[in-house]
Amino acid sequence: MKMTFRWYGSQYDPIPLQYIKQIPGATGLMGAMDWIPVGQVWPQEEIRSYVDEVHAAGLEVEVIESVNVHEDIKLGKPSRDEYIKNYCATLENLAQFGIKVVVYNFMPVFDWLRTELNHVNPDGSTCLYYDHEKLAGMTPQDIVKATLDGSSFPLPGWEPDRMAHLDEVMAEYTAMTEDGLRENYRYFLEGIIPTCERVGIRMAVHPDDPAWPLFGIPRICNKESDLEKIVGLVDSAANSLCVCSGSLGSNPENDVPGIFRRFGERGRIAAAHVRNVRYLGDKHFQEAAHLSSDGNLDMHAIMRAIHDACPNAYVRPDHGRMIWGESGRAGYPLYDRALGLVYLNGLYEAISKEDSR
Ligand SMILES: [Mn+2]
Repeated sequence: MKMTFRWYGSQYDPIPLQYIKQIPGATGLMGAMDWIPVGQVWPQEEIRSYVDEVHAAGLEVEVIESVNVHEDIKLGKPSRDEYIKNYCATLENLAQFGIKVVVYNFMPVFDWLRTELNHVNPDGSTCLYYDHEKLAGMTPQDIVKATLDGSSFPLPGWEPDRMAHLDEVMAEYTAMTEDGLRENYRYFLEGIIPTCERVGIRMAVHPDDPAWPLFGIPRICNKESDLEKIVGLVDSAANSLCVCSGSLGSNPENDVPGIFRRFGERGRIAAAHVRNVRYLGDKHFQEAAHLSSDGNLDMHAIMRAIHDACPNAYVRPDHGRMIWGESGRAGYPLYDRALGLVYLNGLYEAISKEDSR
């Protein structure tokens, strides 16, 4: 296991690399370069400068998140071929700088979504929060406004220029079915996987967050049977998963440790986001501290499954709460994620040592 930490780049992330380096057991990053507009080829100079900066801080960067898939690819428009060509060029550029895994998603229109970014807990901490009933009373425009107003940082998946065309994009999906979306997904994978195999990059799809459709638009990556179909679209180790315990775990019917175990044993998990979630009702949850007893997921069982089934996966703690007066990007503070990282490493060390006795 390689334990990593998400970092948005020195211009957009308030957390200095040095602080990440100071977290015991953090060896590298899952990098993000959200400022590059979706669909464009990532310039070599930008990748070089990001990677050089990370290396200079004594950290590795072998995983990049947020190489986003253009909506035209998901919609199957004629322009998709051009965007797929650009995506391949980006993969070639990333490979030149040592990137081995690319985390992405295939969620139409909305990336992750919460009804509150700064939900206040009784102990004064704040966390991300989701209540489907509240969402039912909101239009897509309402949720975009609430989300953008709730953050003083640019949010991946909520780029203002993309959100400005929300009505048009949503209208384009009215006739889309799950099978249709999956066929467009197959076309995308068939277009990029040969490049991945040639340059040594594994694609790792992040599940839908939360794990159900939103505003009547299909979503095809939120349960075990979905993941099974996705790994079957192109049978290659380069077509892999980034299993996110909190995203899949938002639906209590998902057996998260079992998913880690079953896909890990088949060599189809390249990366993992590990965090806890607390159920408050049907499609109603809040994000918890990483500790098992703070939420409803068994973090020991998850780390045990990673240890046994996909020990070579890149892992990172996922969203954290805001604690100790920290202010920063919702879900991506330093303190609580650092606590999560150290806790996950502690579980992993205990599991490894128990086994070697
Ligand atoms: Mn995640």
